[in-house]
Amino acid sequence: MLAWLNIGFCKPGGGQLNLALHKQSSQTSTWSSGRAQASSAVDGIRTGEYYSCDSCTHTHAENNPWWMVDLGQHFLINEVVISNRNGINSRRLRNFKIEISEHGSLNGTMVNPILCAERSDPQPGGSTVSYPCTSGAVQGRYLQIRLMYYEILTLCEVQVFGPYYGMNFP
Ligand SMILES: [Ca+2]
Repeated sequence: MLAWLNIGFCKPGGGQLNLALHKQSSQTSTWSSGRAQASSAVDGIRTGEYYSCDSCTHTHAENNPWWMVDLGQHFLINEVVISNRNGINSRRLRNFKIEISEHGSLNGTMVNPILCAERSDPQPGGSTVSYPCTSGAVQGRYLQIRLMYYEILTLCEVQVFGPYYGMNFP
């Protein structure tokens, strides 16, 4: 199911249980020390207002930049929802993969990853888009979003959902 909407306020959104909220996150690089931290994508604020809300990540321009979250334990995951920044730079979010692993990563490369979803076309600016895992629910603890080209990766929010919300699988 593809759904998107515009969020224009610097405040958290509600809804079903988001497995990624406030979980430990990392990224290949951070544009500036005071802003654009990896945690900005899991702070519960979905707005695409990069400058006024300080709630979006931002790497340097580099080859295949990635952002990653550790959900803390294993979950079944069947949907990832990404909020993109608004404005002309929203086009940077294209040609990317969402992968899930039970084992984490080695120097940024996911270990035995399973593909959840991928997109090649630029995602709408300021949008919040649902990416269902194309082959059904995937079990894992680590989720990575990676651009497959040289660019800056910016994510304003990443929400992760499973078919059994809050139920963990040891
Ligand atoms: Ca955010």
